[in-house]
Amino acid sequence: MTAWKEIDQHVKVWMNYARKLILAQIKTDVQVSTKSGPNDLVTNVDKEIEEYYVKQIKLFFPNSLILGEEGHKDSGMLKHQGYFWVIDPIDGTMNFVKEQENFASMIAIYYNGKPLLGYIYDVMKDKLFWGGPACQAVYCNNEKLNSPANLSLKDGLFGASCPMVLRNYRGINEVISKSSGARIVGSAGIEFINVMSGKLCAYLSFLRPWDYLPGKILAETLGLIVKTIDGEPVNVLSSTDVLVATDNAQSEIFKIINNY
Ligand code: 2AM
Ligand code: CA
Ligand code: CA
Ligand code: CA
Repeated sequence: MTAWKEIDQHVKVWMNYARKLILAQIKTDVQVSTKSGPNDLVTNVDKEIEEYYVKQIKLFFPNSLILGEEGHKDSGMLKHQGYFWVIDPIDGTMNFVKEQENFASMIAIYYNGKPLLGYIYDVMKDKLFWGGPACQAVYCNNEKLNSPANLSLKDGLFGASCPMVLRNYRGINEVISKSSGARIVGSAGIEFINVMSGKLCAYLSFLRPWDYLPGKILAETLGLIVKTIDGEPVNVLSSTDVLVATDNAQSEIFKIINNY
């Protein structure tokens, strides 16, 4: 197996290049198209970064399998003995287009079916959150993160998803009313960062593998809980409602949801 430090070095070079691509185009050169509906966007920059990551991965780690949000899908995936990469070139594309901040570039790496490393790059703040079982720690740039305080729901802000709030999905409004308040950022990656940094006690959203795998690898390394809304382990390749939370907040949230 390639030493994780060698992989990490490559990934950081690639993510820095992706940041340069974003900064070069964000003000002037973004072509937006819709996917499943008017709020589901993709841009030329999302596609360009995914293609770039795939090309680099295949060049340096040719036996890898890759799953990318914008279309790259190798067959075999988790049964694969070797590296499995999951890419979200820009997480929070709507924010990228409308706010020009609060989006991230993300990569998750598995080896023989086990989590190895996760990366969430807050591009505009130039903060790369990285780490995982390979190094048994999580860093923001070069600074090691401590595990966040075990906040209870009443003492913490709750990271919500807009579609869930609009439908009061599974009693989510009661969860919010028992918290310090709700925040909706619009990027799963940034929300994972906010839970890991102790700004939120929890975040809940319907997510796809590229949305949650990088954050799951990092959050679990810090001792946070990542489960489905039914309290089940998150199956690595499923699209599902994902809760990331402190231990205290998750038990209170499940109590409310189960009584709804
Ligand atoms: P994305 O920007 O990479 O698509 C809020 O929209 C969060 O949910 C973002 O992290 C976004 O990731 C994700 N998301 C997942 N499915 C989505 C969809 N169909 N439309 C918009 N956002 C989606
Ligand atoms: Ca998308
Ligand atoms: Ca995403
Ligand atoms: Ca995306």
